[in-house]
Amino acid sequence: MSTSPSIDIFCKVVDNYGDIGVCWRLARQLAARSDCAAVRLWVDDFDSFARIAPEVDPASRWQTLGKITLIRWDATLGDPPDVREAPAQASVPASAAVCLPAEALVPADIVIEAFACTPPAPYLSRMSHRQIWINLEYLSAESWVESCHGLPSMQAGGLRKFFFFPGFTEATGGLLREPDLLARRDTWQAAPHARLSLLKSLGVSDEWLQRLQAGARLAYVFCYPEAPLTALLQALAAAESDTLVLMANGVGREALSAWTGEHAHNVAVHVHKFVDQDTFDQLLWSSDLNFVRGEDSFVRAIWAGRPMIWQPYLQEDALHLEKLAAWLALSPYPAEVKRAMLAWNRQNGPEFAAAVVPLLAPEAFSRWRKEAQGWSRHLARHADLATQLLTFCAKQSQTS
Ligand code: TRH
Repeated sequence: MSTSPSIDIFCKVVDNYGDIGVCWRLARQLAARSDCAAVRLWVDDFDSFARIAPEVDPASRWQTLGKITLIRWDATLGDPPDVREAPAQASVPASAAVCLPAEALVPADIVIEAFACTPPAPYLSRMSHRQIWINLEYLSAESWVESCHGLPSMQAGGLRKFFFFPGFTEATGGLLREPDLLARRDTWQAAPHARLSLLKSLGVSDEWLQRLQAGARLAYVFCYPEAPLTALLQALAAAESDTLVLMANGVGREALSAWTGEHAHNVAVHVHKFVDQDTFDQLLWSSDLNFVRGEDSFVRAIWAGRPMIWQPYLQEDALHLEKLAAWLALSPYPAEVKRAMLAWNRQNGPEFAAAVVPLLAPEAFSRWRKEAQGWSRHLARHADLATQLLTFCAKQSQTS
């Protein structure tokens, strides 16, 4: 493998924004490195993609953004006439709905399939031992992850595919994190004006901007519909301070309409339109308390270094509760925080309110904040996922 490998990332959007959210961050982090050549990101749903990355043209067949080429992975991909009729160079306008050039199917040095999505057959048939093939798995803090990380599995044609598990410990593949992320976060958090102008640009009223300036709390909510949102709003209303709840569009519609009837003067909800990933990070950095979900917003809330409540993606047989318990066991959080997080995920409003109200009191809240800051610093001592992935691939290429 070259010292500056080319990389293909394959992404199928199963549900929501997490699949593409993780792949887009990974693609950008790899492309930003000097030890990486071109990165291609194959995605089957450009509409979801464009919501978190407005520079993506949802009508295009492929599009080049700096070192990254985006390729629409649809049913026609690999259809032989499609490839034969294609132009030799990818020199067509970004938005043209045309066939892919034949060379698109020449595999890169490193082939990453996100979450076991398996690249298309015509691409796979061109792969050989020259490629390092990775299955980037979902994030989990469960202990079995350590023993499975890096294991190969035999594939047709004698190829090997390696399981690459993100994680929270040294024995895993780590977490996505740009090298300068925590420094950028610190600069942002030290500049209150940046946060206020961001909130203003999202339509937050002058009255609430003033209240925030005067010390009101900002809670950011990006949760699944099952979360006991009404209980959260009631708990915030019972707290001493004013709170602005900033909510992603489409989240908690039912709770919001129910809430209007019992409006409390110290709590308001502001719904924001979808923003790009970098702005999303800034929202998490700007908030005093973050409610996040799934995988990518979860990791970004950890890096925000602020108190947070995580809601893992709901799974059958309550497997998400096992995921949550495993992560809580690794975390530095005390029993009260763990109780609040469990109640949030068990959709138990009264239990959640009973657990969270004491945590919102000034002393408990500032303790929670210190724990969150400390944990983000601790986790940032591990090598980030993109670095670990490249190191792993370089090692495998020497031994294969
Ligand atoms: O959208 P999600 O619920 O995605 C989920 C999970 O990843 C889950 O593990 C997976 O199995 C399932 O999809 C299929 O939550 P997540 O992971 O936080 O992804 C949301 C992405 O959307 C994240 O990259 C942040 C981004 N985002 C923005 O860029 N702008 C926004 O305004 C908002 C609200 C989100």
